[in-house]
Amino acid sequence: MTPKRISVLIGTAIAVAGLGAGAAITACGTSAPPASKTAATSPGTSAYSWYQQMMSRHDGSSTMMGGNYGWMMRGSGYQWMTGGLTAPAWMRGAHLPTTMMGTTGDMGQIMGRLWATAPGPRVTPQQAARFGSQAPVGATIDRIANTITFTSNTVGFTAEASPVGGPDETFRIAGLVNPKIVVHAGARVSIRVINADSDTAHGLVITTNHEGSWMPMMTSRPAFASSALWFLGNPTTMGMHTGALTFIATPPGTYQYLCPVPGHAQKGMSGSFTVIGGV
Ligand SMILES: [Cu+2]
Repeated sequence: MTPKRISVLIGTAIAVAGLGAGAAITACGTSAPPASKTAATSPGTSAYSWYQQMMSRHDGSSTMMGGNYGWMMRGSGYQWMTGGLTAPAWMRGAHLPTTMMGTTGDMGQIMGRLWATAPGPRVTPQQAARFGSQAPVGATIDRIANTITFTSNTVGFTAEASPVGGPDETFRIAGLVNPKIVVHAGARVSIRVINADSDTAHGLVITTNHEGSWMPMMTSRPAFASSALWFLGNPTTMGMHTGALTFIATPPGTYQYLCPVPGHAQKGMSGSFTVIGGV
């Protein structure tokens, strides 16, 4: 891979991670759904200040921000990368550009380090363990079939990514490993995501079909509006990053939830998400 290609790749990885931070920092508290994206994507916020500091550490580096990435430092670049209205279509659900193909380096570890100090809500390891094992309100849990079924029009649960105690590279939901989730069409679904991994970024996206792809967002897209929380950084002494995504589950169909970090869905960070009938 040429240096230019690596630069583009990593630059794009940062851009994608930017959307994750945008999603993460819009979440308020540990259970509330994301509020408005406007605050997170506006220069002048604490998130933007943090972003400038983080990016300035990499600006000028031949391997990270060399070439023509100076524009990313400015407000327009920040808004572009955090999914504002001017963000490219692929950040809002369309297919990703081919420049993101490739397998050099571990993007998850790169992004995990970069976004470790991002502003946003945190939980303690104890809270993460409790939320990851907690039975969701109103849910029917079939532990034999590894299935969680919701019949109400309001659905909420926690997905703990790479939980302490394992299995690694999986989601723990209600104490189950990558369970099948069943909801009724039209339900308002809120998912709290926690990154419990010590050295890798994780996120959660509901997609149509990842087809076993190394980079699933190359081959599929978020199934519903706002059904993506792209990346949460590594835990720090401040706690484990958490964020929330909230969406309306419709139309009926068989979807998947997965981690969008390259390679993670293939390693096992995926599960079935089925929308049936109406509420
Ligand atoms: Cu992951």
